[in-house]
Amino acid sequence: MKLFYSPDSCALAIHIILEEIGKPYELALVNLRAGEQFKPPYATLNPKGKVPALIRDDGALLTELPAIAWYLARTNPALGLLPEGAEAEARLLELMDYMVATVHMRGFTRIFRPAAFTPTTSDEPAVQQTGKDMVKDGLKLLAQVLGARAYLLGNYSIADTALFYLEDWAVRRAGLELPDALAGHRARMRARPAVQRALAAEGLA
Ligand SMILES: N[C@@H](CCC(=O)N[C@@H](CS)C(=O)NCC(=O)O)C(=O)O
Repeated sequence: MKLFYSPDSCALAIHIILEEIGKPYELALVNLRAGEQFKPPYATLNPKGKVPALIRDDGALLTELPAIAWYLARTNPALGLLPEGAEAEARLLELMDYMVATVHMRGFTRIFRPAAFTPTTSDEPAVQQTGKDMVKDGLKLLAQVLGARAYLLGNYSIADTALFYLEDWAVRRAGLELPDALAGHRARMRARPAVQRALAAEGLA
């Protein structure tokens, strides 16, 4: 398998899952700052122009973080990275979609790339503030879901790898304070050997 990633991007969630699985895989760097996502060869392979993307063992390309995470967990059932049963699995997908499509794409993207949301430069600080408010609301809601549990759904699952990149971005890149429950979750995640290996490989340790 080959993971297309960029350091400190949301592809970190998939990188962690691959490290948890522990089977050999390749990493392929896509330099987002240099715009490599929009140029061949990557843009030919993945015209969506985003990471993560995974070339599977059967040679097929899979995109979209929740789909890749679900596929890896589902094809490596011994690790128990998916909860059992339709209700629990639906709740996991509900959380994954909220974290990626709402907190990341609507919230953090406003903070990191305000120019994508307004043609007027002087409006950008207001766009960023809206993004911060969205992220704070999202983190508050996720802290309530986590409650006093160690991991989002009780047992460790792919949802925790998505929560982790959001927590990490909030602290390191957006200067936001995490609710206590999420600060504890981030520390638990950082203590996992697979997370440490992925962070080290991305120069984030
Ligand atoms: N919905 C996508 C989100 C992927 C995404 O936004 N990736 C960002 C990096 S965190 C990206 O590749 N951005 C490139 C760009 O916007 O030009 C997914 O679930 O995979």
